[in-house]
Amino acid sequence: MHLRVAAINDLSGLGRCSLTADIAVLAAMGIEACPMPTAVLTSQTGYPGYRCLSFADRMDDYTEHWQELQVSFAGILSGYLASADAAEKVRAFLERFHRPGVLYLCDPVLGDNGRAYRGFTEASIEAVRQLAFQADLLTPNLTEFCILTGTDMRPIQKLGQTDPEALFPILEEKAGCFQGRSLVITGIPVLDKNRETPILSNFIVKMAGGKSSVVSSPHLGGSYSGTGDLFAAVVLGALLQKRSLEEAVRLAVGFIARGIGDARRENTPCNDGINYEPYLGLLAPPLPHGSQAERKDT
Ligand code: PXL
Repeated sequence: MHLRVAAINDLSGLGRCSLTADIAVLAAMGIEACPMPTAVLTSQTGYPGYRCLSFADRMDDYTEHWQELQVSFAGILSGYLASADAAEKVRAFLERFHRPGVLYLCDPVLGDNGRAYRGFTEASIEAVRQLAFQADLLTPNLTEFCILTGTDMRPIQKLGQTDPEALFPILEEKAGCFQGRSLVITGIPVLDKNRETPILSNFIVKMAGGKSSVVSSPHLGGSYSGTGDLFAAVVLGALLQKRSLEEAVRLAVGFIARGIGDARRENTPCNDGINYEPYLGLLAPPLPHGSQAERKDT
């Protein structure tokens, strides 16, 4: 079945992130991505000297035109928003397109490694927080989760090294403000159960009901651009293909681990993002029955 997603994100020339990642991943999964740019940048903001053109003033055009055309979406994905204004435009878009049965994934792109990204203000953070309350699913990294919930990140990080099992109930309690939503808190650095090997945990919390769970990935090192965007796009695509949230997270983690492995072997700078392109084929759904490619007589 043809599926269509509204991908609301920035277009960065360098960094293999945002719309570049959304479109590549969703297309590889057999899903149409309809991009609504929030900003156009020469590169993601981790590079020195980037230029950013806000697209917030044009976002209503998309909402209005798509409504005139009576388009509908199976899923909505929002990511990087350069201003409170852009977040307000997403809110207006959701009012018209986030209907029952439409899955809205909010990736609250705000920061990493304990710090907010350049350019974020209290007002823009608050605007993203308001969007998060409307989402069906949120995919914050640990830094973003702490920013959204007003949590001091240092004791959380320390607990991950000393008593990881005690950490998850605390995160679950902090997630309580997101009643009715599911969250995947990504990239939580913890030690394995022998307290020896560092791993990254992705903590799945279902505030709408259901048991929380953890999907772990190897801690390969490096904080690469765009991994959060790739993660969100794979998870949304897999959910629209009716996979469980756990399966969706495992698919995303496996795909990203390959891209990181490749980037590390080639010494790719973290700002350039991971070498995911050769692995997009891993995301391909089975060909539909009766499709051209399946027929032997043509
Ligand atoms: O990948 C997150 C992201 C998206 N878009 C822009 C960014 C970043 C992270 O730095 O700067 C423009």
